[in-house]
Amino acid sequence: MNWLLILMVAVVVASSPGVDEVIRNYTFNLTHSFVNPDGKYKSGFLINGMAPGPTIEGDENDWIQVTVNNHLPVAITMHFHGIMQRGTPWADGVPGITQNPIPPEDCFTYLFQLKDQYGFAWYHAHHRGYSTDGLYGAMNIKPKIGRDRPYRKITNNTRELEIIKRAEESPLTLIADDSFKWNMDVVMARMFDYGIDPLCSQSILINGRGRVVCHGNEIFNRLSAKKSSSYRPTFDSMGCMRAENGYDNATDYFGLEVPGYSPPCTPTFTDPYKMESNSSWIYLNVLNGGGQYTKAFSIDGHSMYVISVDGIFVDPIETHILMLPVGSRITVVVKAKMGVFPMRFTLTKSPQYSEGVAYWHSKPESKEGTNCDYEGSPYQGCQENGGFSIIPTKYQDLDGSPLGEYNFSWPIDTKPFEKNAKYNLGMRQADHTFDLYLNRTGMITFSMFKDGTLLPKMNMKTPLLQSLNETFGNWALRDDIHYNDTVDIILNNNNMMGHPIHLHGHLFYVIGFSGSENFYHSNLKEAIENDYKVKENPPLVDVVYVPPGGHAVIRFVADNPGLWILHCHNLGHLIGGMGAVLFEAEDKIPSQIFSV
Ligand SMILES: *[C@@H]1O[C@H](CO)[C@@H](O)[C@H](O)[C@H]1NC(C)=O
Ligand SMILES: *[C@@H]1O[C@H](CO)[C@@H](O)[C@H](O)[C@H]1NC(C)=O
Ligand SMILES: *[C@@H]1O[C@H](CO)[C@@H](O)[C@H](O)[C@H]1NC(C)=O
Ligand SMILES: *[C@@H]1O[C@H](CO)[C@@H](O)[C@H](O)[C@H]1NC(C)=O
Ligand SMILES: *[C@@H]1O[C@H](CO)[C@@H](O)[C@H](O)[C@H]1NC(C)=O
Ligand SMILES: *[C@@H]1O[C@H](CO)[C@@H](O)[C@H](O)[C@H]1NC(C)=O
Ligand SMILES: *[C@@H]1O[C@H](CO)[C@@H](O)[C@H](O)[C@H]1NC(C)=O
Ligand SMILES: *[C@@H]1O[C@H](CO)[C@@H](O)[C@H](O)[C@H]1NC(C)=O
Ligand SMILES: *[C@@H]1O[C@H](CO)[C@@H](O)[C@H](O)[C@H]1NC(C)=O
Ligand SMILES: [Cu+2]
Repeated sequence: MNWLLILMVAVVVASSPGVDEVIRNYTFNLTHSFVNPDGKYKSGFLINGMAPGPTIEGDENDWIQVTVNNHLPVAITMHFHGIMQRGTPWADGVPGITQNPIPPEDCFTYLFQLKDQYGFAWYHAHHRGYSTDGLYGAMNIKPKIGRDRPYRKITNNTRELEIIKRAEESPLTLIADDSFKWNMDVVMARMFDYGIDPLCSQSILINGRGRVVCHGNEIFNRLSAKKSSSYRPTFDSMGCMRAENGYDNATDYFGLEVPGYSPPCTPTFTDPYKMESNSSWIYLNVLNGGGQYTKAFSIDGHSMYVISVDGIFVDPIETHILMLPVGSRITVVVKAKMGVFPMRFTLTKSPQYSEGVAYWHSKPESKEGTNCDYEGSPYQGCQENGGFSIIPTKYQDLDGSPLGEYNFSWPIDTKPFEKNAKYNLGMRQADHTFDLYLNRTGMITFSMFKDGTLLPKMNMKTPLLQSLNETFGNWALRDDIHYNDTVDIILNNNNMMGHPIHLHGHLFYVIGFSGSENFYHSNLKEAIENDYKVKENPPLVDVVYVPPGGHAVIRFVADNPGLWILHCHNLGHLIGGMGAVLFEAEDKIPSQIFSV
């Protein structure tokens, strides 16, 4: 362990567990193996023999200690996405910034508190593309007893409320991931060799399991014809757009077997993920953990109540389709019908048509709406429980668009349930405004800055957090930010692709947003004076999807001293340079306390 390192004198009192506080201990043994999550063998990584790894469970305000034993042939770090790391910025798991990567056959212990945190979070490797090699898992934090829940906005029926409350005790989780033909080091090496983004995946995994499904060309042509654009690309058998010069040169040319691409499509028939429940309401955590595409999620025959986004209770909204940018997580409660129902993650806003399907075997006490009888049902004979049978409604097409008048919701369509006075920022002028431009500055280079600055590989001797006196490149968002200052970040997108932008160390309010226009003002005050409409009661998230040609203005209070990376959650874009580092309240950053 780190017992060789000297205990430094803390400048500001760093957080460490109090005598009466609970520490929950996890050991992650990482190993390299051959895996076939979708029926095709490749090299992959496991945590305690599993991919995804074990779920980390805790109660609000508990401490979590995770010892990572790295038996992989590569160095890694682990990041706990959605955990604010208040008082423990060194446990954020960002290579070069908060720690050096953990070398093979070494170990590292992360220790942090779930301070005022509850709900659904997740962890994933933060070095290179290793997350998508299998190094990720769920975190499930039980809200404290006194915390107000939004369930009464769904029903006031005492019995139903009891059932929902009971379901909260044992949430179900679905994590979707993009799976490529090769392991991620190979995919990334090919990305740099060919100069082409890996925009074509092999399958979508749900909780680590998937299938290669081959759809016909007539389906791809039908979907393509739905678009208003006159541009009519052709498709390969994997559903990936192909044109003579690629899709704006972003994807493959004919014949080149580049990054994730593996035609001709040969289907596999592996077992899909099956979820079982016996309650009449389920509490379901849904995450897009993939490194590549926005996904649309739906459950055939069921609408869903969104109750939480990025680990924060929201005013419930009823919807049929959840739009999930990479890194976004949503908790829904669903009134269960009886039967077996497909649950779909479909690629959307992408140059590929593909869908991953898992099945939900639901056995509620009430037998309303029994469904057993549809093509491909992995279960037999549930007919005898029900008596009648229906074909459940399918809500979304293979391009993630609604198949009728169905509602779809983005995380930013929500409003936080708890109106927290501390974060009630009003519309006062921010103390700092950073004006960023999301731009693809080359085939595989991606920047956040007007001048095209790329986030370099942070492979210095000492992580940035321990060498604050050095001079930094333009990628440093360093503006003498003091504790409690208000910070705005303008994210303009000049690119033809959308970017899911994630900030560590904070949830932030998306106070300005447009899907079709850039933000032309130098700050929010000036914008408001020119009739710019801010979002009232804005959404609180830690990932915001900034659409092509659009913008987002995000705001937070600098109350978490540390160095926090702001980056695109698309793995190829992050590795291609789309990141920045926020220097927050530097004079109050605690010195690291190493565990013994
Ligand atoms: C976790 O480990 C710490 C020592 O690092 C110990 O004090 C604590 O009791 C352990 N927690 C549990 C729940 O066993
Ligand atoms: C991790 O590996 C160590 C050493 O082989 C073993 O003692 C421990 O039980 C393993 N832990 C888990 C959670 O698998
Ligand atoms: C439940 O009751 C509360 C308080 O009367 C009310 O505000 C809320 O709208 C009700 N919920 C539903 C689903 O009707
Ligand atoms: C795409 O690549 C081809 C071949 O290298 C080149 O001729 C063409 O100009 C490129 N198009 C764009 C839009 O960059
Ligand atoms: C319902 O499911 C829970 C959790 O899977 C299980 O513990 C319980 O025994 C089941 N109850 C019945 C009546 O099957
Ligand atoms: C869709 O959402 C609107 C409000 O956002 C709501 O009035 C309507 O009932 C919803 N439709 C369905 C089918 O749930
Ligand atoms: C975006 O990148 C392109 C290509 O490098 C460059 O021409 C353009 O000026 C950039 N735009 C902005 C706003 O950074
Ligand atoms: C960093 O700079 C400050 C102020 O100049 C100085 O007091 C401190 O000793 C320096 N720290 C290191 C590690 O060099
Ligand atoms: C930061 O702001 C909070 C809430 O407004 C206030 O309670 C606290 O005293 C402030 N802390 C400092 C150091 O200014
Ligand atoms: Cu991106």
